[in-house]
Amino acid sequence: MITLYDAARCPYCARVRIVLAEKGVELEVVEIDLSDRPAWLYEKNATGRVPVLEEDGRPLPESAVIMEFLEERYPEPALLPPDPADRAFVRLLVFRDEELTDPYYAFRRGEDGAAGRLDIALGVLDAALAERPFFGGPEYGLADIAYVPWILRARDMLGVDLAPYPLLSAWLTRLEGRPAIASEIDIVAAL
Ligand SMILES: N[C@@H](CCC(=O)N[C@@H](CS)C(=O)NCC(=O)O)C(=O)O
Repeated sequence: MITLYDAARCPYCARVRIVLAEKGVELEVVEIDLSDRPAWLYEKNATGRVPVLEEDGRPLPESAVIMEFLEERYPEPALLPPDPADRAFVRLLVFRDEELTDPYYAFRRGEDGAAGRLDIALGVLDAALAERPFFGGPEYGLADIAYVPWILRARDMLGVDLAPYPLLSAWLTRLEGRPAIASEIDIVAAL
């Protein structure tokens, strides 16, 4: 059995929830109160952060690493493309996620100039979708899952209007048709 140490509001946890849902993995979920974290969480992840995925008593932190682990443990349905160069491209996008997350958190903190920085980041993602239907290429996969938690939260929690980014809006509409993403939208709505 797999256990996910989770927090509903955490977008990094959302990545893992979405991958698990896409792959239909049965799991036990332990909700962590981030404002009052249990001391034992530090034994599973020295940073005390979630998500942590645990299988057979082996805790694994870091959402990007967990996504890769799940892709290898449960290869179907595939969320990485078959070609190594295409896979590397997806990994590069995930590796550079702070190009979205940094402006997102700056905007959430109300920093000066953050709205402009977030606008630029969303514009870059919108432009990328002019070249391919999904962030990682022709198929939905880990690159989309890596970014969608922040885009959903920007829209549904921070009130960011996505209309100025029509390709990004259309991409999100396509993703919303997937049960794994629809569940995440419900989680965000309940926060
Ligand atoms: N790099 C980590 C980041 C995880 C992270 O920052 N999680 C937040 C919740 S969204 C957390 O646990 N924050 C508690 C803290 O920073 O002390 C990942 O990708 O999993």
